[in-house]
Amino acid sequence: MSCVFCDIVAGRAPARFVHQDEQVVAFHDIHPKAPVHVLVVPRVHVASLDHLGPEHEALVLHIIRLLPGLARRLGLAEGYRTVVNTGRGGGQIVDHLHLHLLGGFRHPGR
Ligand code: DGP
Repeated sequence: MSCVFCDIVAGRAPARFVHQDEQVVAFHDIHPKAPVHVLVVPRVHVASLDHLGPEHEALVLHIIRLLPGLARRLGLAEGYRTVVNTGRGGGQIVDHLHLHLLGGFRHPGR
């Protein structure tokens, strides 16, 4: 079955990468919902949070621990939002686990 994020991971589809390592890639979302909107995507195809197993524990920790440095490099020194949509009821459109990293929001009164 075809998967757009597997295509990006494999270099078969283009993306604006902001990070790549042996376990994950991160690239700008094609439909940004914030001034900075990046997706952190494991190289391995896992459909969603519901499909994680014990073999993915190191991967999950890797993704979480990547975030502070990645956010800093993206200029999000004031903070950031992380979102993982799971299943159609949770708003998940792409069935390849990904974490949304959003930031750069302007707040009223600033
Ligand atoms: P979700 O609803 O959590 O499944 O979010 C999927 C996100 O993926 C959505 O914000 C749009 C983004 N997206 C979908 N297709 C592509 C693509 O081909 N390239 C990029 N960069 N982003 C994509």
